[in-house]
Parts: sequence; C-alpha cells; structure tokens
Amino acid sequence: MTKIRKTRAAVAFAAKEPLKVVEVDLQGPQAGEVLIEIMATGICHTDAYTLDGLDSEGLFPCILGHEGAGIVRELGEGVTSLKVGDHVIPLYTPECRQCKSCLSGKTNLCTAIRATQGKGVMPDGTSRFSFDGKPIYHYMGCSTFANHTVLPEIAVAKIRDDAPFDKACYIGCGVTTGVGAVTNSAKVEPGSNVIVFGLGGIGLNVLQAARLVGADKIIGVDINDDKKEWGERFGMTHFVNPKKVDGDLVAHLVDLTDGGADYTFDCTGNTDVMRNALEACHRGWGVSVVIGVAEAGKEISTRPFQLVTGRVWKGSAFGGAKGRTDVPKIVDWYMNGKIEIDPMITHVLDLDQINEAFDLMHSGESIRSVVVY
Ligand code: NAD
Ligand code: AHE
Ligand code: ZN
Repeated sequence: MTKIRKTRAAVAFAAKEPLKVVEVDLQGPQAGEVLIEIMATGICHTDAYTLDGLDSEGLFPCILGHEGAGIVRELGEGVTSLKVGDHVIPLYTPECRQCKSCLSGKTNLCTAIRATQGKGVMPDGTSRFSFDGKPIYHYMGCSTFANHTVLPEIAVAKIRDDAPFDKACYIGCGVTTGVGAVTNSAKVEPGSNVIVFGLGGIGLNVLQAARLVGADKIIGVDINDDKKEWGERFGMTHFVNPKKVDGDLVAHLVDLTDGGADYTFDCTGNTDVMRNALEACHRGWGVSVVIGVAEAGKEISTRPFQLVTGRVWKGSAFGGAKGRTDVPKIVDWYMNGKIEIDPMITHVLDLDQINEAFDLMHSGESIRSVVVY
C-alpha cells in the first residue's frame, strides 16, 4: 500500500462553478506510475470548455489542468525510464511505443490508456485523488491544477533541467499544439500562403511556426482588434477582423490569397469558423486543419463540392507530436531561441488566483496565464 499525502489543488466540484482551492488526498504511484510535483501550469481554453460543461467527456468533481511542468518525486514499481529528480512535462497524449497506433508510425494518438483517461481514472480504473473520503476524477490524465499528481510513466516527457518551469509548462499543450500543427500535421512548405483563425494561445503559436518554416503571406483572423498587434509580433503579415469586412469573409480571404490559401488553421473551436477556414482554401490543393475543440453536439458541414474540388479537411491533436520523443526537442527549440514563449505568458498567478485566469481568458485580456506553485 503506497503512502497517502496531502496536496493543494483547485477542484472543479461542478460545471460552471468557480474552482475551489482545497487540500486533497493523493495516493502514491502504483506500478508503472510516477508522482510529480507540479511547479507551474498553464490554463488552456480546453480547461475552460470542460469547466463550462461543454465537453462530452466532462466529469465532476475533477482536478482540471493539462499544461504543466514539474519534478518527479516518487517512482512506482517497475518504472525504468524516469528517476526521482527528473524535470518533466505531463502528457495528455502519451507515447507507449507499443500500441497499434504508436507502431503504425502514422499518428501520435497513442491508444494505450485513452479509454481510462477519458473516464477520469488511472489505467487500473481508480482515481489517486480524493477529498473528504470521496474520489475526485483526473482530467486528461494530467490534473496539473494540483501541486502533486500521479501519471503513468508512458505519459511523462523528460526534459532538460535548465528549462524554466513557468515557461516550459506551456509546451505541455499550447506551444506544441500550434507549432506541431504547422510542422507535423500540415507540413507547411516555404512560400506557402497561410490563414490562421483565432489568435489566442494556440493561434499565435501557429503564426510563429508559419514564420519559422518560411511561409509567405501569413493572414490572421480574429474578432478582437487587440490581436492585430499580437499577431504581428509573431509573424502575421495581414490582419482581418471579420466584423469589419464588407460582404463575404471567405470571398475577401480568397481575394487576399489569389484564389485561396495553401493552408488554413482553425484555432477557435467555432464550427462556423471551421467551415470558413475550409472554404478559404485554394481549389485543388488547399488544406484546412481543425485544431479548435467544438462543444458537445456541434457538427461541421460544407458542400461536398468543396472537397470534390480538391480542398482537404483534417484535424490535429497535440500538434501531431509524439510526446516523449518530440516534447524534449520543442523545449530545446525554446531554449535555443528558435521559438518564443515568454511574451505570450501575459499573467503569472498563485493557485489561489486561478479563477482570475479563466476571467482573463474569456475577456480576451490574456494570451496565456500561468499558475506558479
Ligand atoms: P484562446 O481563448 O486563447 O483564443 C481563442 C481566440 O479565438 C481568441 O483570440 C478569440 O478572440 C478568437 N475568436 C473567437 N471567436 C472567433 C471568431 N468567430 N472568429 C475569429 N476569431 C475568433 O483559446 P486557445 O487556448 O488558443 O484555444 C483555441 C482552441 O484550440 C480552443 O477550442 C481549444 O480548446 C483548442 N485546443 C485544441 C488543441 C488540440 O490539440 N487540438 C490543443 C489546445 C487547444
Ligand atoms: N473530450 C472532448 C475532446 C477534446 C479534444 O479533442 N481534446 C484534444 C486536446 S485539447 C487540448 O487542449 C485531443 O487531444 N483530442 C484527442 C483525444 O484523444 O482526446 C470530446 O469531444 O469528447
Ligand atoms: Zn490545451
């Protein structure tokens, strides 16, 4: 029987209610698991979407958070790939290197523990967290809104020791998702024309990766004019606010890109925007990548003719990145100055202030808020 420890956590007791910071009980790591002290966590729009009751897999009470960085403090039996003291990033997309998906070489969507992860429990079907003797669900297999959490070894990326936790945590979701969508999922070529819909914590990373790979026109689309300056800071060459376009937005974008973009990215989660993103692609070859997560019950549609005439609709989860292999490389890219993170972290908060992070996101004031423990 492993030791039970107390740790501070921001618990989502019910949908649409503010998080409550309490001391929870955490059971130590079982075989194949590790206990991690979370040093910092970002707050992603997906946390807000689940808290708002829009996630078909949302379960309560739970401990949200999936964008963390920390230190391994305890090892469960049989753990070989990590040691106590390792600096790590928890992975909501694990990499077991043994399942059909990992072995296919065609996807990053490891299936080893996806079923239990979606049910808010560890691979043995139980939760490590409890409060007042009642279990609390894990979230996306990570639960980084707790100062300590437990993860399976296959869902932990070891990173270099000199990467600052308060920046590296963002690589646990937003940075990798945006950068990887460009480099892994779309494989944008130099000279391409790109349109990015939604210039938040994900969209700005799509912009900086488009710049990195040498895209030509990089158009940003957002309903918030404040995002113009932000976009320009990360490589955007043209800004479009749909509210200020006379007439049809798609026609305007097609015009701007001489027949349509080579690549478009939805970073809003809005299904109407996803349709516009597909239809703003160039006839014959344009590829539209859905990154945004749409609320339960929403569906996408377009005239099949859009696909018959060569546009391609695809999606990207965690930027197509294989967590244990690719995340340490993205940390290197940051540490070597190839990609930027610091300016995007607009707010640094204590755990007690975590509800403010959600307000800042909804008001459009923040790009990323980070809680430092
Ligand atoms: P965010 O709130 O930081 O940014 C969203 C941006 O979209 C804001 O700038 C907002 O003004 C803009 N926007 C909203 N409606 C718009 C519209 N109609 N037209 C144009 N712009 C609009 O959110 P984020 O953290 O960047 O996340 C973006 C989306 O990506 C969310 O749906 C999130 O759940 C999803 N996400 C997906 C993955 C993945 O692996 N696929 C990973 C992380 C986040
Ligand atoms: N639970 C949702 C799906 C949410 C979703 O698509 N999540 C993305 C990551 S968002 C990170 O901010 C993802 O990786 N999806 C792949 C997967 O296996 O969940 C629902 O619709 O049920
Ligand atoms: Zn996320």
